[in-house]
This record gives sequence, structure tokens and C-alpha cells, in this order.
Amino acid sequence: MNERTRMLDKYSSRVYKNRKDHVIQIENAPSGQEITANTRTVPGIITNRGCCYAGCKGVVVGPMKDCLVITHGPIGCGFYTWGTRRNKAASEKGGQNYIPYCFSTDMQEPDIVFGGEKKLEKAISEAMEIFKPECIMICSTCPIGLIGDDVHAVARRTEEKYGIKCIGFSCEGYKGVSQSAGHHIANNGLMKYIIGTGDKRPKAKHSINILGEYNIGGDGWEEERVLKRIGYEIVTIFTGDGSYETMKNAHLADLNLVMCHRSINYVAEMMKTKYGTDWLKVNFVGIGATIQSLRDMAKYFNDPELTERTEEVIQDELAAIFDEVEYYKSKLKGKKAGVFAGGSRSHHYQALLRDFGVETIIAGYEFAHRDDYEGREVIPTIKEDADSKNIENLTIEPDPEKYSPKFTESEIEALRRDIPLDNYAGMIREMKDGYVVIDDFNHAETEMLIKLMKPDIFLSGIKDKYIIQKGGTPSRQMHSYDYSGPYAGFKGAVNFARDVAMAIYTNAWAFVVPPWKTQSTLVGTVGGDS
Ligand code: CFM
Ligand code: HCA
Repeated sequence: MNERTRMLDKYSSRVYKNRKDHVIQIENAPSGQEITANTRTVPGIITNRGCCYAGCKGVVVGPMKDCLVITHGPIGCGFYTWGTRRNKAASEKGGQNYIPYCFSTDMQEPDIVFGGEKKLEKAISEAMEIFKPECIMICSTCPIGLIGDDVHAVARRTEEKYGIKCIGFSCEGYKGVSQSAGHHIANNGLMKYIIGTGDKRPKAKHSINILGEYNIGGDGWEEERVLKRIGYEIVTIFTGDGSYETMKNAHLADLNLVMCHRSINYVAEMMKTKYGTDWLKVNFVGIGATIQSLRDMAKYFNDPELTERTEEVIQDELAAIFDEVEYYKSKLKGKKAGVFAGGSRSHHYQALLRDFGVETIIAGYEFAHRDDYEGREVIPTIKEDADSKNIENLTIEPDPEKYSPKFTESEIEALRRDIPLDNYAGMIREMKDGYVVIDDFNHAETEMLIKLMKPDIFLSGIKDKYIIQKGGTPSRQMHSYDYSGPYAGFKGAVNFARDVAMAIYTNAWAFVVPPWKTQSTLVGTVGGDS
């Protein structure tokens, strides 16, 4: 029995039937094994997944700093998405930055009974009075959909009354099966109402947008630092430290870089159709991966001066971190890791771990789709179920005035052979024989896999970090970085290696023996004798 079978063996036949297709153990690598993903979680199983509202508000639209995002719902939902994700944002001179705030209508029982639109309108008028934002976003939570408040009508009335941009998102938590539905709903809103409405052209010779970079722990700033050194102009970032003000002009950039494809591939595809903007898959997590991405970008622009500058910056950045990288390699080489995160990180971080000689023997996603595991080419074979049909798919046509592709179709074909243009590979094909890949992982499976496969470190999130750590395996949060970071780019790689080495070499919990292992904790008598 391999580890996968031993783990699944613990389940009742009903749960086994569901879970068996979500777990694979790699055979004949590089393997094209199929996995089941993006389907409903087994009720009560203690999944790590979040909801549609978390994906829309918490992940995609929340980080836009000059947008005042109101959570229409009970206070817990707003509170949950208030700062915990560590998407950093800096105030522009004279600009607005609402990231430190938490705006909510704080729906109470009478509002649920009698309707919450009035309360929402009152919240908007207070927001206008105090902050005067250029853009308000309204994000719906579960009860809003159930009672039928029309947030889109409120958004229209707000635009008429105050002459600002106001966008409603019907991202009720229960829509779809995870955060992923919320990503799609948010992408649709940005595409419909913001992208393409500005006219500020970039000044530099080569301009880009970064899609799917949320500036967690300052990752986006580290990427920007390197990209600016090379000479790129960044028009806008989707959406970490990003803004409504700059996103309006996104269609005027030369190229879209796609960092987290799971959360933003919809915008990338829609912009390609509407404006002819190409998208290139990049990964700035990992030293080797960052270098590869910078070189792919240079190939796309095919400008000798830019290529030369790219190489200069790479050499300079590598020299600056050389000693520390060598030191941490000596500490980490040969260690084994497990990585469980929501979407693309469980793939991206394998590259960074590999830089330091660490193999990822277990990897799982909370809510990825089959293409994230198996590669984008499987998309046409993915069957749509009722849950995915629930999410609107926009019909996009080329814009009669703004559609301006940079290359001809045959030039694109040639480029595609060389660089990941409108494509991303799946995680499965990069993993070796015997390694385990798991979809919509849960706490029981996490514990079982750790026992069976004994990784030296297990990288995961707040929901399971402490059970892992107290069980004696060091753990670092892959979502929030436990107050550390950045982990992206060259300098970030060193921060990551330091944190991982510290966790492995000071694994205090492994030295603690719980009392129930050495003495009986039962007090009382057996059989009624005293
Ligand atoms: Fe993309 Fe993200 Fe991720 Fe994600 Fe997330 Fe996140 Fe994540 Mo937490 S956008 S899919 S919905 S890389 S919030 S910044 S860390 S689960 S792996
Ligand atoms: C979310 C946000 C989250 C949660 C993190 C975690 C994040 O899914 O709603 O479980 O540790 O990155 O903040 O993914």
C-alpha cells in the first residue's frame, strides 16, 4: 500500500468514494495524471477552504487602495477580511488609501427581516461625507443574497447621486464552491467597469501590468524594485497596492504579466480578446523562477538594450545575495517539505524551495481547478457543473477602437514556442514519483500525510498551522508569512530561506512531551470499587 492508499483507507466508504479522486500519488513522472478539483467539499470535513466573498472582497478587490470597499452584511465577514491577509499598500502623495479601514453595514436581525438597502445607502452617504472616495465597491455576503437586496441598483443610484464610480458585487459566500467563484465575479466587475476607461498612456518604451500580485508582505514592491531597475514602467498592479486610478489605463500597457493565474486568468483572457494585450505567465517566487521570468519578458520585447540590461540586473542582484544563499543552501539541502495553500502558491513555492535544495513531497491546493494541476491545455476537457454555471461568463468582443495587438498571429505562434504566452503548466508534471498531490485538503488528511511522509517542514495557513506545529513538525504560513516577508524576488528568497531554516532548527514543540504520553490523565475508579 502506498501512502495515498493508506491515508484514504481510514475513511468510511462514502467519504472514500468522494475523496479518492482528489488525491493522487505521482507515478511515471513527468506524469499527466488526472485529478478531480473545483467541486463541492464534503460537509463537516474541516476543509481549509474559504468562501466566494473571501475570494472577491478579501482577495481581488479589497487590496485596491483608493476604493472604499463596503462589506454589506453582518460584521464578522468584514472583520475576517480586515488586514489578516497582509496585502500592503502605501499612500500616494495626495491620494486615498483605505486599506487600514474596515467598512461594513453591520447588518442586524431587523435589517435581515425588513431589508438592508436603506442601511447600505446610509453607509454610502456617511462614507461620502467623511472620505469623499472616487470609487465605492459593495461586496455582498450570504444573507444579502438570501433576502434579495439589490446592490447593483444601489450602486447605480450612488453613481447618479454623487457622480463617482460605484460597483456592486454579488459575491455571496455560498456562490460557487470556494474562494474561486469570488475571483471570477471580481474579475468580471473590474473588466466591465474599470479597465479601459482611462486614457493616460505610459511614457516608457516598455510597459507592463502585473496581474495576480497582491503585495502580501511587500512581495509586489520587491518585484517592482527589480522591474524598475531594468527600465519597465508598471501601469497598474492587480491588485496589491493597486488603484482604481491606475487600473483605468491597464489596456494601454504593452504586456500583461500573470503571477497568480488562478485568481486573475479571467481578466488576462478578456483583455487579450478585447484589447489584444498579450499575457505572459511569470513566477517571481524563487531565484531561478524570477530569472527565467525576466528573460522571458526580454524575449517578448526583443530589444537588445533591454536584454542586456536584464542580464546586468540579474547578475548584480545575484551577487548581492550570493553569500546568504550559499549559507542557507548548506542548512536546507536535502530537507523535504509539504506545501498546502489556496491556489498558485503551492506550485510557485516549489521553485523557491528547490533553489535551496528542498524537495516538495506533498502539495495541495484548497480551491484550484484542474488546469492548475494538469496544465492549461486540459481546460476544454473540463466539464461544467451547476456550481460553475452559477458564475457569469462575460461575452467579450474586440473593442472597435482600442483593440491593438502588438504581434501578428504567426509571430505569436513563434513566441509561444519559446515563452509561456497565454499558458501555464500544471503542478503535477513537475513533481516526482511517490510525491502526493491533494485537492481541497482537510485537517485529518494533513495530519495523516505528515505521519506517513515525515516532511521536515510543512508550509500552510492559519487554520492548520498550530496543530501541525504542536504535533512536532515546524510550520510557516504560506499565506501571510507570519508577519515576515517579502518572499518574492531576489531579496525575498533570502528572507524565506532564513525563516524556513529558523523554523527547522528551532523546532521547540518537538521537545515537548504532552502529559498524556507519560501519565494517565484519567481520574476515577473502575467497576465501582473504591
Ligand atoms: Fe492566488 Fe493569492 Fe493563491 Fe489566491 Fe488566497 Fe493569498 Fe493563497 Mo491565501 S490570490 S490563489 S485566494 S496566490 S489569499 S495572495 S495566500 S489562498 S495560494
Ligand atoms: C482567504 C484568505 C487567506 C486565508 C489564510 C489562511 C489569506 O482565503 O480568505 O488560511 O491562513 O491568505 O489570508 O487565504
